[in-house]
Amino acid sequence: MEHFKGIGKSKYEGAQSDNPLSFKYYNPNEVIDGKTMKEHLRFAVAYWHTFQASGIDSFGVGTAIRPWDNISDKMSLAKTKMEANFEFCEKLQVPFFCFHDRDIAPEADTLKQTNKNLDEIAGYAKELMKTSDVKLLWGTANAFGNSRYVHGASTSCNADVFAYAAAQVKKAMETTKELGGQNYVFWGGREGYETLLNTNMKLELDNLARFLQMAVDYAKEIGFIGQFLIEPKPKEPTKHQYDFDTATVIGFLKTYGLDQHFKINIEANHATLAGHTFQHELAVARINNMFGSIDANQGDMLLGWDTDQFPTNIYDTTLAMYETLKAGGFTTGGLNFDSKVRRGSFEPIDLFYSHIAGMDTFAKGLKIAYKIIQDGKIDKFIEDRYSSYKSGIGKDIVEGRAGFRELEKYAMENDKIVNQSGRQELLESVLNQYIFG
Ligand code: XUL
Ligand code: CO
Repeated sequence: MEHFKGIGKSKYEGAQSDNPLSFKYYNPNEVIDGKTMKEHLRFAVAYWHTFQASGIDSFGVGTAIRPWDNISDKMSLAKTKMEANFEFCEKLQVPFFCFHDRDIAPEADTLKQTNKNLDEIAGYAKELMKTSDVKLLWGTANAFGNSRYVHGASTSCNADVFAYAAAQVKKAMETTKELGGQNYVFWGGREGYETLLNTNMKLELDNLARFLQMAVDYAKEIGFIGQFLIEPKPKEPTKHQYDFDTATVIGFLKTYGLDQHFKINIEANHATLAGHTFQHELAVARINNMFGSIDANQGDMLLGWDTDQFPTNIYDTTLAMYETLKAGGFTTGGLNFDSKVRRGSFEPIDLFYSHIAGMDTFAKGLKIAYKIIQDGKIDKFIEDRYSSYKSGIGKDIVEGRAGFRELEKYAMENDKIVNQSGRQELLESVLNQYIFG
């Protein structure tokens, strides 16, 4: 049964097309540097926004009109949405989707029944996969929505909650494996704190590490070979989220000896909430060999929360693809649209327009980023800027031949320092030249 009636398959028609349902820049089969755009970009639909979000906010009810609005039985509704998910991805030529356990199947009164519901819907998804090319990029557990997680999940003060979260993540990992998920994501949810007046931070962090180690052990036990990813976020819902940003997460993983088991899933809006650019977060992951995947969206710089808007800023997508290419491209990761339509964009067709906008902006960003790297002007500028480390005293520093005594002797003889301009504005206009085309 067709759920999005009257909406056909989106195709590449080029930049001059005025068909709003066509791609202007995303040409899935176009080859760039030996890989198709489809292989480079690995787009995914986020189930929680596209099939669960209603447009509700703290001032008003949901506004979204959806084809499944009059289905009241929870399991029938879950099945209908799963069918709609495959139809949606196919119509948009999106090769992947991502979910939380509780997005795809409703929670019941007991954990046992909840798991049964999940098995039934996952089984249905597996059935639908047989006749579809759409795959699972990653799964995760919603260990933050239910009131039991009021004090966190693996960082809760209540050991019963830790146990419940472990059972939930165990099941979510099994479900992800069953559906061929290429990654499993840990997003901190409520793993953080509000005040140290009631918090044992050391125990909470130790427990978070214990929990992740248990997940690593269990993945090995069941033969789940997907990549584990951690998604940093600095605030919301708690004031101090433990997975603040990429650098904090890497430090945490190294402290507990877990770094070889994880990579980072970077979300644009989380980067800006942390006071970083999207590019900064990607670069930190890249230089530490921890680049994994991307939650593609954008925030609103005038608002201080996670607005999860569709990415339409060409500067951001260009620099994100620049970092992605420099990292060697995606392996198991991809571009998951962790983005939701605005409350005012309430019609089903807005779900299509929004994804097309995001896909086109990333496709164009990929092409521009590739050109920047091919031309090599920016790389050359950076290389020249550090040329003092290629010979003489600079070479001695990086090759470990100089200590404070040698450097003092050198500085005594070379104390008339000459610096060169960083040329930021020139480089910004070079970037503009690439973007404007
Ligand atoms: C929350 C967020 C999550 C994760 C998955 O801000 O980004 O949806 O991506 O749990
Ligand atoms: Co996210």
